[in-house]
Formats: sequence, C-alpha cells, structure tokens
Amino acid sequence: MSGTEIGLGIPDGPVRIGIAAARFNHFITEQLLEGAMDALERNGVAGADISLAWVPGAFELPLAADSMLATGQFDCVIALGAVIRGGTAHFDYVAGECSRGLSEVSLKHGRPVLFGVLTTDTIEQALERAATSEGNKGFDVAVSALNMIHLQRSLAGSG
Ligand code: INI
Repeated sequence: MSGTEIGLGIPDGPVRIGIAAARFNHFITEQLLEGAMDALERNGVAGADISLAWVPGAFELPLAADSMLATGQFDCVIALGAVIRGGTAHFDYVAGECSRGLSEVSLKHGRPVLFGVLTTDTIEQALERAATSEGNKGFDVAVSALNMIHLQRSLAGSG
C-alpha cells in the first residue's frame, strides 16, 4: 500500500497494565491470568507495572475496568472471565452485559479494554481455551493489549 501503515507492535517504553479478573469459575480464570502474566513477562513488562483486581463475576468486570481507568494510572485494562452456558438463561445476561459494558468503558476512556472473557457452552471448552500457553486466551489478549497500546502511542506520535 502507498499510504501510512502501522503494524502490530510492542511498545518501547514502560506500560502500566490493569488486570480485572472474575472469581466465578476461578479454576479457569486463574489459568487465564497465568497466561496473561506469562505474555506480559515475555514482552518485558515489569511485575511492578501490573495491578490486579479481583471481582465476583464477569458481570462486575465493566465497573472494575471503569474504576481502574478512572484513576488515570493505567494504559489499558485486561478483563478476564469465564461465562459457561450450563443450560441457564443467566449466560446471555452475564455474557452480553459484560461484553457491552467493557466496550463502552473502552470508548468512554479512550483506552484499550481487552475482552479476555471466555463464553462457552461447556466447562471442557473453557478449559481447552485456558489450558496451555499456546491456546490460552489470557496470553492472547495480553499480547493484544500491548499491540493496542503501541497503536495508540504510534498515532499520538510517541512510538
Ligand atoms: N459469572 C461468571 O463470571 N461466569 C458465569 O458463568 C456466571 N454464571 O453462569 O452465572 C457468572 N455469574 C455471576 C455474575 O457474573 C455476577 O457476579 C452475579 O450475578 C452478581 O452480580
């Protein structure tokens, strides 16, 4: 292409990462958290630049993300959760409000809010997407968070 292109990249300078994680289905969200921490560490993010906030369930993730970004201390928030259908209508309310809310918070603050929330029919499917580092959704969204910070800094002219 002949115009300007900004590729996916990793920011050069320090980044301040907020992570909001849901306790509900914690045996899955703890694995998502491990994946996210692994990705951040591999990309040179210092532990001291990462803050973690636990919330009861995925429904509470948007408020946590909003509260974290309102402090002005974070370049992004990574939201981690696992909503499993399990034959209840609750799934649609929790998953729907969570994704809508996270998107709203991101646009409100002009900061990336990453959707690291598994929405699956079964526990087995959720475990599969949280298990290994390679297919771990937490790992993937943490890399995406860095890509989005890089994009915002590139657009602002600060690399
Ligand atoms: N929260 C989840 O994170 N995952 C779920 O699968 C889930 N289900 O199935 O109910 C869930 N419910 C709790 C919800 O997120 C709130 O914490 C609760 O309703 C209090 O507001």
